[in-house]
Amino acid sequence: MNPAPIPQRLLRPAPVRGLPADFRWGVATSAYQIEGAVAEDGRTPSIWDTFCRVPGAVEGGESGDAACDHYHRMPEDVELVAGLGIDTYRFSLAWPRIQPGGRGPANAKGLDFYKRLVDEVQGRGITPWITLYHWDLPQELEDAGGWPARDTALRFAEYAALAHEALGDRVEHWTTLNEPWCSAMLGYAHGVHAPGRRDLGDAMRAVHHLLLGHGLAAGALRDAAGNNPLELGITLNLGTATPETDSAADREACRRADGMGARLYLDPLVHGRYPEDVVADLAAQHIELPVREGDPAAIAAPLDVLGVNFYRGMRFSGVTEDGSATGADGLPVTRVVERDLPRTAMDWEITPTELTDLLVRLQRDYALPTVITENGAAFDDTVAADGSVPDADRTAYLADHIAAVVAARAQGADVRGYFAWSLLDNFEWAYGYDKRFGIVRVDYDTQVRTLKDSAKWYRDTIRLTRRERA
Ligand code: IFM
Repeated sequence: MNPAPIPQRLLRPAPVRGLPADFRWGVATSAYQIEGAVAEDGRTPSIWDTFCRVPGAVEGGESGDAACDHYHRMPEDVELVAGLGIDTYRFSLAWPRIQPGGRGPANAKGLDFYKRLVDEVQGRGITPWITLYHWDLPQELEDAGGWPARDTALRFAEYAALAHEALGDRVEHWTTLNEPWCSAMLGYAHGVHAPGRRDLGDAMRAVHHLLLGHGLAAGALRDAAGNNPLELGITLNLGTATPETDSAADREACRRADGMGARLYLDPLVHGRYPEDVVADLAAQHIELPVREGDPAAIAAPLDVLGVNFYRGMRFSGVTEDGSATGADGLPVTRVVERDLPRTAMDWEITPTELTDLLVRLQRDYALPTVITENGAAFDDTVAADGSVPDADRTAYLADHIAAVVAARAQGADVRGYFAWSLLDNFEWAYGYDKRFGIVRVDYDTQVRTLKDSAKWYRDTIRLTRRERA
């Protein structure tokens, strides 16, 4: 459909009202998507280095080999972050840089890069927020079984301890995993992300070991932090599931979608048990989660904050287009129903009010402080003759979603921050470099960075919000 005209009020920076003075404003990135330098200073290959070499796996045969060359341009990039006036910078550590091969001692050169990054960030008065795992599993650990194997969870806790030993004296905010749903489902069930397996049983074993890895890492981080301040969290990609009609079949489809997408993660993390209905659905497919005694308690380690990555909500039907309740695979139908809504370049519907619904629901069912650790959109940007990037669509997207956060807070959701995804255009996984999520444009031929209009809007919005409070 044609995009709706964007109301001018969304494009003019204005103070955001209704947020507390300590509300965090940030931007987020991840290691493999921006760093490049994949074979430097002792880094070993991750599953993404391998996957990118599989013919047809990534659009255009692209890879993160060079990405945004952030490894060599880090101070310049931190300067950009500082220029935005944000207070928090969320980035991830590359496991194969810090612990090559996923076992054994830390790699001093790899750690050194992140120590310098933390220095640069803190030197500019910005709070670093570390994500330990944003999908770059050391290839050797995949060769030994990957996330479907229990040992990977133990290795992850060991890596977390190494990272904290080096950076924990200065970094307070630690996220264990980014979007375990993507690691498990896209990587092991659908095969469209590394390592490219297609087996739902493997994916469910991966879910359990990712969550166990989170829990064991959480324990290791708490032990390592001792009396030093630590704010510990995990980031999930979450949406909403709305039934197409009020029929029992459509409501069941939403139950299944929400079960596999949200409750399968949130219930064990917060309530210490997997949801019975999801366990039963899996059992009907002869799949069992490999839970051992003690695992539920480890997974339910106390969380200080829940990171929420939100991009869109979805509508579901429980019947096929020709009305059958059973699909070709013999399973009950869970069908996404496309709506007549504006979309991003990912073809994702734009659904800001569903972010409000999600945050209110999270408050009701899980009662944790939340931070939006990612929100943003890819659009087909154009560069104007004067070199500027007039991305009004992205600006409107950000404005609408920030307004959705304000609305959720007004309904009682304890949302404490908002981080735009992403600082830079970057390697968008299986889409390669074609999809641009940055508020800063990257010219991949020259590596020149240009603030898009959305970055200027975000900067001015934050500045005006702070000024009004002062
Ligand atoms: O680019 C990704 C990011 O790595 C994880 N969350 C979703 C983003 C957009 O697809």
